[in-house]
Amino acid sequence: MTAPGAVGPLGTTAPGSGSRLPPRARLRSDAKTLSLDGTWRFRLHDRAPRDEVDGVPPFAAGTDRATGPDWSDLPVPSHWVLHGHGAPAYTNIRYPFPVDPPHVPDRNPTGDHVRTVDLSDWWPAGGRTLLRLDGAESLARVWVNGRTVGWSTGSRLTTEYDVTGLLRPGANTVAIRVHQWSQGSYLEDQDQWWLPGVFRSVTLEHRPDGGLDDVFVTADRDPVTGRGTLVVETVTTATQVTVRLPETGLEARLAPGAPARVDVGTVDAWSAEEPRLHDVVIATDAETVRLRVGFRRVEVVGDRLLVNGVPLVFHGVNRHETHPDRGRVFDEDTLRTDLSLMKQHGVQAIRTAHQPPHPRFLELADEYGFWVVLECDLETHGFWEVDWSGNPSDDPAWRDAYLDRVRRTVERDKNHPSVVVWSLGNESGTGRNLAAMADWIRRRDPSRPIHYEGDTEGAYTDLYSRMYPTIEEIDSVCGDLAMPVHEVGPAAGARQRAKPFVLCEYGHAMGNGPGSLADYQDRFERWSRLHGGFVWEWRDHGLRTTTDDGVAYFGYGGDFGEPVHDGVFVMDGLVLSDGTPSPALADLGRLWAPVRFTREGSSLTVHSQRAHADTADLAVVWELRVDGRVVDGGALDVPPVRPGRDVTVALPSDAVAPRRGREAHLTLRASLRQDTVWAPRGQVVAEVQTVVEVVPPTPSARPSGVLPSAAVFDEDGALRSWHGIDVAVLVPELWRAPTENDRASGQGSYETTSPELSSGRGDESVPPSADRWRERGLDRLTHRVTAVAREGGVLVQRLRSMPAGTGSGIDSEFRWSGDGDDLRLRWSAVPVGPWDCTWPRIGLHLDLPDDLGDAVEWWGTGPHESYPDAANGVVVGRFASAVDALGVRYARPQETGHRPDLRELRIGRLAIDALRGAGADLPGFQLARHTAQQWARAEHPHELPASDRLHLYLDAAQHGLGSRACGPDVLPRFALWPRQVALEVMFRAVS
Ligand code: IPT
Repeated sequence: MTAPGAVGPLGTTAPGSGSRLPPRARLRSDAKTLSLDGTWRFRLHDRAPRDEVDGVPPFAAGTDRATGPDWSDLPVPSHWVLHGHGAPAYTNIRYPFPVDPPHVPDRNPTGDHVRTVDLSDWWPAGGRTLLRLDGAESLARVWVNGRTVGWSTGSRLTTEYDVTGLLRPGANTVAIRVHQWSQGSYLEDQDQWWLPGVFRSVTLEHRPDGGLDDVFVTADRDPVTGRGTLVVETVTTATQVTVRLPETGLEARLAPGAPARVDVGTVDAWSAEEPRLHDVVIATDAETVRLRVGFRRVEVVGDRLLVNGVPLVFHGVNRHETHPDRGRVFDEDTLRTDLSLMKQHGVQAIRTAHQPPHPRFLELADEYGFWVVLECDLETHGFWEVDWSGNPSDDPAWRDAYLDRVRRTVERDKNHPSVVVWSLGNESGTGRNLAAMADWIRRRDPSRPIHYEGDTEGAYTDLYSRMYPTIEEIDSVCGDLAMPVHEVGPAAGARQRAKPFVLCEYGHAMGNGPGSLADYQDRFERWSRLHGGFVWEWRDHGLRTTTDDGVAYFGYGGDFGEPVHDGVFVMDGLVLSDGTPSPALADLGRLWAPVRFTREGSSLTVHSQRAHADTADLAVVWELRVDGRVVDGGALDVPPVRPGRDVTVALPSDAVAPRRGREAHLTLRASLRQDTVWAPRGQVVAEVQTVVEVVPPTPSARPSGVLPSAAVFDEDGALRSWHGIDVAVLVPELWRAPTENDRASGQGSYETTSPELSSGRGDESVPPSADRWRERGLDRLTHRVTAVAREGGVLVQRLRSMPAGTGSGIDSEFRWSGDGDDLRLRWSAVPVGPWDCTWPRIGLHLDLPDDLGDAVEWWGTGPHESYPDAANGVVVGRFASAVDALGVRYARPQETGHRPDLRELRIGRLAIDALRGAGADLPGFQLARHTAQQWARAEHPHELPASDRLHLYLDAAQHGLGSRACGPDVLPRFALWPRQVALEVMFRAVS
C-alpha cells in the first residue's frame, strides 16, 4: 500500500510550496529570457508514483531516466491526452471523481516531462534566474538537475520559481511532473474539457540585480478635464526609477516602491471603441520595461457602471480558450481571427470564462479594443451535487488557496487597460473565502469593480450579476414590477437593485439558436441600470477526432469513452469548433452594429450606438433592390454622428420612388472607411433593410380547366411527378429535428398557461418541447385520403394526418390547378382533435431525387437560416448556394436551414414560386439530403446515412428557437401553437 504523503503534495488544501516567488505583472522587459518550449521527453503513469523508489528521489539522475521504452517525445506546451496518451473528458457541473475533498483517486494520470537545456550561451552574469510555468493542469512539481524546485496548483495561473542556485553553465535537466487530479481540481470545475498537461509556455528569465521585479501602473484619466495621471508602483532594489512617455517627451524620476503619481497633462482616453494606447517606458539602471497603457477611469456611481464618465454597456461574449486540435494551448493566429470576427460583429466585451486567458490575449485585447471582465481560475460547481456541503468557498482550510488564486490573477494582468472588472470566479456557491478575495482586490486595486455572480446577496461584490434571467426578471430588477429579486430577502434585494446590473451569461448559443437576442437588446437599451451582458459562449469546444473508419469529426462529451460526461453541452458557441461563424453571430452582429438606421419616407435617421467615438470612420451607402435584384445605389453623405446621438439626412428620390406592383427594398449599410487591425476597409459593420414597396396578394387562381400534362397524379389525387421529376412523397409535416433548445428542460419554459408567465419564470417541471412533441407523435404522422374530387378545373385532395395512438392531427386540403403550363397548389390545414402543445413546424414535405442538381437559387430571405425569434441577420434578396451549404453543420444534427418568406426557388431543373394567396403568407423553405426524422436520430453529422434524395420542406410556419438549453424557452409571441395555415405555390415549367 502506498503510504499517505508518498505521492507528494496531493491531498492537502495548500496551493503550492513555499519556494514559489510572489506573483507579479507580466512585463515586456529587456531581461534575458529563454523559452523551454519544444520537444520534451514524456512518460505517463496511470497513478501518482511514489516519490522515492528504492531511496532515489524522482529525476535524481537527470535525463538518463528518460530513455526507456515508456518514454516518448511530446511537445510542450500541450495536453498529453491530445497526443495519444489517455483521453480528454468533459463534464459540466459534476466532478469526474468522488466529492471527497481534498482527496482525489489513486488512479491519477501523471505525466513526467523532462528535457535538457544547454545554458552555455545563455548564462547571464549576476542576478537571479527564475523558471516560469504559465499553465499546467492541475498540479505541477518541478525539479532542476534532480533537485526539488517546488510545486503548485492553479492550472491557468502563472507560477515562478527562483532556480538560481540549481542551474549550472552547460547542460541542465528540467523535469516537470504533472498530476491530472489534485486538490486544485476541486477549484477547477469549469464547464469545459479536463485537459491535463503543461499547456502553456515554460520559460527561464534572468532577473538582473536592481531590475524591475514588478511594476503596477494605473493610468487614470479625469473624464471632466481630460487630464491623465500615471500612478507607478515598482518592486526593485534599485534606488531610482525613471518613467518616460516618448510621445510627449515627458520623463519623471521616481523613488522606487510606494505608488508615485506622474501628471501627464491632457491625454486621449482609451476605450474599446477607440483603443488609444500610449507607450510608457519604465527603467532602472539594470532593466527597462515597456508598457502600452490606456488612460481611462472605471467607476461605479450609484446603479451605474461608468467608463470615462459614460455608462459601460457590455456587448459581450464569454470566451473559453479552446481549439479543436490544441485544446487550451494558445495559438495567436486563431485568437486574432476570433477577435477580428468579434469586432466585425460588434462584440466589444469579453468575459474570460472561467479563468485567466493566455497573457498575450490581454495585449491583443488592449490593441483591438475590448472591455474585459477578467475571471479568476475558480469554480466549485460540483458541490452543488452535494447541496454545497463542504464547499471550499466557505471552508477556512481553503482560504489560502483562494487568496493565492486571486493574487496570481490580479498581479499578472493588472496593467492592462482592457481589464475593467475583476471576476472572482464562476459557480462556486458563496462563502467567506470569496469575500476574502474581494477584500484583497479592494486593497490591491481599487480602480476596478468586482464581479461574482454567485454573490446573490450582494455582500462583497460591486455589480449585481445574473445568468440566463428571463425578460420578466430583468424588468423586475430594473423597472417597477414588484417581484422578488433572485429569491433573496428584502434587504439583499434592495441592495442588489441599487447596483449596476449585468448579465454575465445569457443567450445560450448551443446548436441552432439562441432566440430572442433582440428582446434582451431591447432591455439593454431600455433600462439604464442594466449594463448589457455576455452571450454564452464564443466557440464550440469540439475536439477533432476520427471514427474507427477514419472519418474525421468534432468530438464532444462521451466521444472519448468517458464514464461520466455531459455530452453535447460543451458545444454552445457562436462559432463552430472549426471557427465557422454560425447564423447566431450574424444575428447578434446586426443588433450590436455601431449605428442604427430608421427611415421615414425619404428621410433617414442614423443613430449612433457608440458611447465614446463618433462615426467619422464609417461610410454609408444605400442600395435598392426591385424584385430582389439590385437596381440602384450610391453613397450617402452622413456627417459624423456623436456617441448616442442621431443625424437625419435626406435620401435620394430614386431610392424611395414607388415601383408600382413590384417589390422594392432599400438597404442601408455602414462600412469602414479605413483598414483596422480587425478588418479591411469596406468591411460592413451595419446593415438594415427597409421595405419601400410591397406587392399585393396574387389573385386567386382562375383555373384553366386542365391540369398541365407535365403533372402526373395518382388515383388518390397525389402529385407523383412534375416534368419527369418523380415526387416520392408530398405530405404534411409537423416535425422538425429538435434543436438543443427543443431538447432541453432548462429553466423558464413558457409551454404552460399564463399564470406562469406573470411570475416571470416558467415551470421547470414542464418537459422539453421535443419530449412533448414526441409523446404526441409529431414525428410519425400517418396519412389518410378522405376525399378526391374535381371542382371545375381544380383537383382537390383532402387528407387527414394523425399519429398512431392519438386522436389529434391535422386536416388538410390540396387544391391543384393549371395556370397555363404551370401547376398551382393551394394547401391549407386545420388542427383536429385536442392539442396541448406547440408544433415545431407546419408545412409540406417533398421527397425528390437528388439528380435534380446541386445548384440552389432563391429569392427570399438569406443568406442564411432564420427563425421567428432569430431573424435580425437576414435580408430579402436573391441568393445562391449548393445544397450542402444551406444548413449549418451543428455538432449534433438538428433543425437547420429554414428560410422564411420565399418568393422563388430553383433547384436544378425544378422551379417553384411562392404566391401571396388569400390568407396564405409566403412560406419558408428548407432543403437537405435527409429528413427531419433522420437528423433527429443522428448524434453526429457523420452518422447520417448515405442519401440519393433531396428533401424539400415548404413551411407555412415554424416555432421559434428560444434559449432553453440554458435559459428561457421560446417567448409566447414566437411560439407556434396549433392553428389554421395556408400556403400557395406554383410549380413552374422549366426547360
Ligand atoms: C452556466 C455556467 O456558468 C457556464 O459555465 C456554462 O456551464 C453554462 O451555464 C451553460 O453552458 S451554469 C448553469 C447551470 C446556469
